Amino acid sequence: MEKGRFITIEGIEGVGKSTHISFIANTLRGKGVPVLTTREPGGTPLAARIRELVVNKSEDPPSIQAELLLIFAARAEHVIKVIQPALARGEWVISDRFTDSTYVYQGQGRGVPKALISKLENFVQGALRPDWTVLFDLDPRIALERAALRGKRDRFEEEGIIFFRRLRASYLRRARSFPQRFRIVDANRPLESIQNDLKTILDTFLIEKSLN
Ligand code: Z5A
Repeated sequence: MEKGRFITIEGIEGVGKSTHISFIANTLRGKGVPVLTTREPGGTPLAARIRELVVNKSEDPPSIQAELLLIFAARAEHVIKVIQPALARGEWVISDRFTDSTYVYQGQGRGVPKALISKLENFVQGALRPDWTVLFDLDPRIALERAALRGKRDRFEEEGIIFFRRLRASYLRRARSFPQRFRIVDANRPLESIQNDLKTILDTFLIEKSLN
């Protein structure tokens, strides 16, 4: 059976990742593609428990080192138990965040050396890398306003605007470093206009797939 494809959805909080992931999945399903949606940290019961430790506010927050290892522990569970089996079954996996988030949040945000993230990436994922990544790009001021409207703030949303400006710049640098893999979507537009772009992007994925 032909192996599936792996799509990741990235961007700082509030850019619309959760909003658009079901549109992406439904559009692909409408074209006959079997799709599994998932998210990070998460995707398995153990990874979901780790997610709480990473994301929720706490009186005893993890150190930078522990945060990094918790994220990769959750990712190992997710890759081995969910992502690789689905790809082997021929499904397309769409994950709300993956290792680009680690390069951006732990690397740029927390100052973890890129080389260390790369070692853990190789250890946990082997050769697995996303085929394509959709980056939703938005001014952090607007993104945080949108996130705030939803209510509950997590540990990362406690960080100030400067932190999120650095993260946005880091995402855009990664997109420039991997132009084949990344598609950047301007998220500062009405939903319908963003969805029109997404339809075009998904068509390019289907064309690339048929060529490879
Ligand atoms: N993390 C990490 O540090 N390292 C890692 O390797 C990984 C994760 C994998 C998980 O967050 C946290 O884990 C994350 C980094 C860290 N940090 N935080 N915080 P998450 O992915 O669960 O949560 P998030 O990134 O914060 O997602 P979010 O806040 O749910 O944002 P979103 O999914 O991008 O946005 P949304 O919920 O779809 O939209 C936000 C609101 O805007 C909502 O009310 C929408 O209706 C509205 N919206 C969306 N689009 C529009 C448009 N176009 N116009 C107007 N309003 C809109």
